[in-house]
Amino acid sequence: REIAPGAVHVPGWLSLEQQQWIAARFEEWTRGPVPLRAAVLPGGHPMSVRTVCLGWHWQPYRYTREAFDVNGRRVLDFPDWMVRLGRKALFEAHGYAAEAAGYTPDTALVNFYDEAAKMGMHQDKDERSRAPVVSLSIGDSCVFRFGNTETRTKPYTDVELSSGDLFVFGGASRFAYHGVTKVLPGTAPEGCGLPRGRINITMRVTGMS
Ligand code: MD3
Ligand code: FE
Repeated sequence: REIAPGAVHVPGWLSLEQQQWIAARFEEWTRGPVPLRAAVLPGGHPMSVRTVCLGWHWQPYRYTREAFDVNGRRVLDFPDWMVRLGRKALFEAHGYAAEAAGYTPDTALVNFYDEAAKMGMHQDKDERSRAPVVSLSIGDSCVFRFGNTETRTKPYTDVELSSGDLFVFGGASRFAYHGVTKVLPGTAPEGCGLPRGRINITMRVTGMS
């Protein structure tokens, strides 16, 4: 379903087995060199979402190999299986084989939401590339707010994102404002591997070297 030009929602894209397998990898990432952490915004407020990164570490508003705002250690490598999954996701959402084959995401921001976490309306502009963002959700559903490229306010569309859903943001949608207004506790399906809370993985191309 195309929500806006370049913004495609594919509900139930991951099987329960895939969700469970990825949730198990998430547990490993959180026990890796850099633990889950709430990024602190420039105004001094920590985000309610906690994040672990692969490939490149994101902090507002830059990418580095080492997590200087956590413990200074280098983040885990971006896994090859995730590059392949990102290409498959892009092909199945947009349908252009050449675009998908040339897609090599090099960072993943893996966000964990407890039942009270939210993400305010923002644009993702820290990447030096216009390549699409591939998003995968596991666990509790949430209300995702997809806005416009001009303002963080109306018009916007609220979409429920559930466990196993794929969302691709490319083209004109790549720089749209978006956020998560609430998590819907108790909605994670049996067998998804995350009984409570929500994980969202966003794969991106940093354009860094
Ligand atoms: C639209 N994450 O990590 S995923 C983020 O559910 C982020 O954790 C949300 O926004 C989450 O930056 C939303 C959907 C998403 C991700 C990246 C986008 C939508 C996007 C980039 C550009 C436009
Ligand atoms: Fe975002």
